[in-house]
Amino acid sequence: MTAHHPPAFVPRAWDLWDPGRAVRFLEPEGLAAEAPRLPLPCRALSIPLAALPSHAPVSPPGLRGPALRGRRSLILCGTGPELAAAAAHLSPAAARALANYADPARRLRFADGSSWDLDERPRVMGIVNVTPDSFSDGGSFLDAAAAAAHAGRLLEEGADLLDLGAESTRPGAAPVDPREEWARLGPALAAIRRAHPGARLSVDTRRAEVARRALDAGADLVNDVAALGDPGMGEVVAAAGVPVALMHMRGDPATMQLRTGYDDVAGEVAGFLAQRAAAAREAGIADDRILLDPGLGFAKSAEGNVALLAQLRSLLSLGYPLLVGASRKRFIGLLTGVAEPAARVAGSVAAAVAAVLEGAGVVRVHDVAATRQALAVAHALRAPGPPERGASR
Ligand code: HH2
Repeated sequence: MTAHHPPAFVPRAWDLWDPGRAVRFLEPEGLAAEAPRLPLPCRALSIPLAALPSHAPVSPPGLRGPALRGRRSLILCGTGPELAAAAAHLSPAAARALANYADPARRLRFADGSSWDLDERPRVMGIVNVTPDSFSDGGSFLDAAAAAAHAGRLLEEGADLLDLGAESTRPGAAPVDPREEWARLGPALAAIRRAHPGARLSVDTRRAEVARRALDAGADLVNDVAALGDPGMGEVVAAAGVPVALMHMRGDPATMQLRTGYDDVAGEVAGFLAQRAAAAREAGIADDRILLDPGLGFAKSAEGNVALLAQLRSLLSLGYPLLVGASRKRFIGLLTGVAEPAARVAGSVAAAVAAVLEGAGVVRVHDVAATRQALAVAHALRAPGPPERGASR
């Protein structure tokens, strides 16, 4: 499991552990009592194995029986080699989740065969909302020429991909008829394609029909906040061979903020995403074309969003790269006391940095230049060695 480490020592969470310590297994309820006494950075060691069905047998050596039976989570402490050895004693599903966590998925492949290596650096998705009512920039880029000009600015600032959305999914927003959605999106997509033929474009839609039209018009990725909720969506994505972002939400934007209560927000989100990723695979979408997103602000309280960001790393156990969209959202406003969404840039950048340090490979943002600058620093903290001089990717 350490095979991907370059020869120089790379201090990942995996390697920070006390070399002399035996592997420890604690059930999750034990964490609150035990964690403060553990001399290890146990925050990094909490691995909700949410990919597991709740009956999966987990039987690490020395701790068997009722204490662990039926648990979806365990805490492992040990050196890399100790944990690799321990994985041999776990059920195959648990061992896979542990391996995914230790050696996260890092590649996202596009239909033309090109790909992103997210270890090389995190990627930035710039937001282009072609809507009259988005919470932060509604109405600003509604006509195609304004959308194309905005797209050009974001590309200049360093966006790796532009995410075009024509339906606001802010809390309480009413659904938009797919014909109206495409009437907004189509002209903007065409104008952006014309002005920036080489740009990677994504379409932010819940409707298979809108996705199909956008893919025909040259979109490179489908960003589906309903995670294949529209029955035709999986087939459309699979047929085009494009990557898809699957996001967690409960219900729909109109009602989701009535459903923000969770016993274990990260565990529930992970369980949902594991199930949607399985549905995507069943529809014929390849593993390296799937991105998972915890859906900050979608059926979440401010506390839920913060908990998800803090525990984001645990979602890596699912085996897919992570996308996070915190930009200018209400919980940033609540944390900072800044009411105006467009003025939440610094808080949003902090959230993007936190997401990347906790394992996100892609962030969805309004403020591309500020985010790229901050992520260059954040990435240096998590990556081996300084960036190559003159590196331009
Ligand atoms: N957030 C929004 C829209 N789409 N897609 C993904 N994958 N993840 C997100 O967090 C996400 C998303 C909401 O933000 P925005 O587009 O700025 O606002 P609105 O929905 O009001 O258009």
